[in-house]
Amino acid sequence: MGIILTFTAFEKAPGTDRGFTNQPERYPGRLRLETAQSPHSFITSIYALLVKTVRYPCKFNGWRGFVKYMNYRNDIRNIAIIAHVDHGKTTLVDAMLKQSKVFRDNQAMGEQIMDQGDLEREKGITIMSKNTAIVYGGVKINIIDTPGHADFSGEVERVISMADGCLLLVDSVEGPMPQTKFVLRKALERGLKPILVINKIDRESARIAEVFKLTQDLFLELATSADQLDFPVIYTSGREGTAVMELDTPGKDITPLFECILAKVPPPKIESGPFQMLVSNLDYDTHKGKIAIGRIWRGKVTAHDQVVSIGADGILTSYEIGEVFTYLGLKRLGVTEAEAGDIVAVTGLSKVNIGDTIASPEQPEALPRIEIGEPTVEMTFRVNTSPFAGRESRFSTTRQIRERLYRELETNLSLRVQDTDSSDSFLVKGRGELHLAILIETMRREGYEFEVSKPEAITKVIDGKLMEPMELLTLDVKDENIGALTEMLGKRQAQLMDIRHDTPPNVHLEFRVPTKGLIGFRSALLTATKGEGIMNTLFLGYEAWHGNITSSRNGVLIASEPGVALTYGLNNAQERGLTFIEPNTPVYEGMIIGLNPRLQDLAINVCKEKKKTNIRSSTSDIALRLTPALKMSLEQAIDFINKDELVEVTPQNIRLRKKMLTETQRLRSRIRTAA
Ligand SMILES: Nc1nc2c(ncn2[C@@H]2O[C@H](COP(=O)(O)OP(=O)(O)OP(=O)(O)O)[C@@H](O)[C@H]2O)c(=O)[nH]1
Ligand SMILES: [Mg+2]
Repeated sequence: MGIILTFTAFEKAPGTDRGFTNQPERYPGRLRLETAQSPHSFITSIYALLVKTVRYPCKFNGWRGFVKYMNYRNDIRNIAIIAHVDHGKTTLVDAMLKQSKVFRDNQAMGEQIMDQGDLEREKGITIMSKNTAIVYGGVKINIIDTPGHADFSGEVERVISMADGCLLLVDSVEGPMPQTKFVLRKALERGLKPILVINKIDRESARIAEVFKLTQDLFLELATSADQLDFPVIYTSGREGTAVMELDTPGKDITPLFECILAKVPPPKIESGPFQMLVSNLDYDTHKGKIAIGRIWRGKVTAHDQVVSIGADGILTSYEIGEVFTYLGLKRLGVTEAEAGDIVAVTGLSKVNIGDTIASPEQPEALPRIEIGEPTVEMTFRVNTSPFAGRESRFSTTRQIRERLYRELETNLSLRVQDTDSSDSFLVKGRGELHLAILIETMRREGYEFEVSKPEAITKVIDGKLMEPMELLTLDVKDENIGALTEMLGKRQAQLMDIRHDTPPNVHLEFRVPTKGLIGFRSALLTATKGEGIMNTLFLGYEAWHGNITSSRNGVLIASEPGVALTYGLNNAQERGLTFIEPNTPVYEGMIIGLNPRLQDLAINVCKEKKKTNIRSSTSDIALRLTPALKMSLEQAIDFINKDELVEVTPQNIRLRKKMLTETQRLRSRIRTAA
């Protein structure tokens, strides 16, 4: 039997602003001994501890976890924060970081501190899960912030394996939503100890008792053991930085949440023996190279240790560990040694992948690999073949695009890339349209140009039968929209499952719908509800193919001549429909420049100049008449195109085009299809 003594008497480590260390020699604030194998060595340990305290004087704050069996580490808690999108995970982490004083008082903090990616900040959502840690009462709490959007649920699946407990956040107004169910199921399957956090209690229309009841029902449905039903509940406002255990007590700070985590989340179980960790995440640093992040399950790791990595194929590769880091606040902290139970980042393993085990060569045993749900949507990425190809990017060749896509697989676990019969195009499969759109946007910002096709649902043949993915679609809309939406969804093979009237005029609708019916639906919903409708989806599984859906989109306006679009030409186009481009935009033949109110496509010469004889006293009257172009975001563009169209993506522009650029080619192809 081993014993851990944790002496958490602590003031401030000299020369630092942080309150935690596992290097007692450097920062004597926290002392820890774990050598007691017998009563005799136990007494020796206490003696050694006292000697250290005298050598490194610090204010005595009391003992915590004074004696513990060695197979738990009471100085650490590992938690994942999980919830439906926008229920306030990242904001709650802000509050925990701010109140744990890992920042200096004068340090700028901002909001959603963990959402550091450019796209995350722009879109206001978390895309990648991230690690951070705080210290409370001498215990380090490793926190994993996860994304709530269903398209990034692969991220949640892969990182929750690092945690022993989870905070399940539920918005006090919205209540449990589809993704709440998905992440809770994953967490309970993994055996994580849940804490229910009813968040945003400051909201005016909070319906806390009802939300609690609904979440309790969800636990009843999903729990894998009886003790999972005995979960603590805490009420928080991440934005105001308060938490209370009882609703009638006024909120002061976030301390009750810290206390609850310490009391309810089990400390990590550890095993002594040769080093073993599971890689759950990867990062890159220009100087340090690849950084493997994961939890140590057994033993300890020191800089320059000899280790092996065990790959998916069971092949062992030898490495020397470079540096070892643990987390504190937003920083990684170089440490000389880290032990089982902690979450660490190590460098020096140039070829390691997510899911691999890093272990001591003495006992190279693989931990179970992380299993992640299959992708449901696919699209083709191909080399840009438009007449403007190669003008606006740094990377445009097949080799460059291929290399970039395959590199993405190392960190984007729910993504798949496949070569196709054509050497310049690749089939890319993801969890949803947004998942793929984020990859496209990231590549575009890195300087790549390419073309993408319309996303399609991934079908499978099981026992000789064609199967397709199905999803549960939930809509929160006004009752005046019900008719139009039900009709629209009917054409997309959706089946109405449930309808609930919330506070009038709000209604909540649930449909079962094939994934293929959801492609392009988001923009249709926003148009139908004037931007107010909210949709969410949850993958249900595969079902027998329901048949084809015919596109309900109107035809497009196509540039018939190459050149530069002029006001006069665009004015002509606007007499026919909506336009997507401003005057002075370079166009090529076959480029889509607008939407036709009819079903057919229509080619128009937007470069046409006004005849000299027809000149008016001022040209500005025409300019004034031009309605502003309808500018589509990348997601809208992907959502918009049909099967015979492409989105051309470059660092500077997003253009829409027909696959066949000339009228003759398109006509020939129509005749061929008809035949
Ligand atoms: N009223 C209120 N609003 C909050 C609270 N916490 C967060 N919000 C708001 O809710 C929105 C979403 O907050 P985030 O913290 O980004 O939510 P998230 O769960 O991390 O979102 P994803 O990571 O994209 O799933 C933001 O506009 C926040 O300002 C709260 O306690 N009260
Ligand atoms: Mg977030």
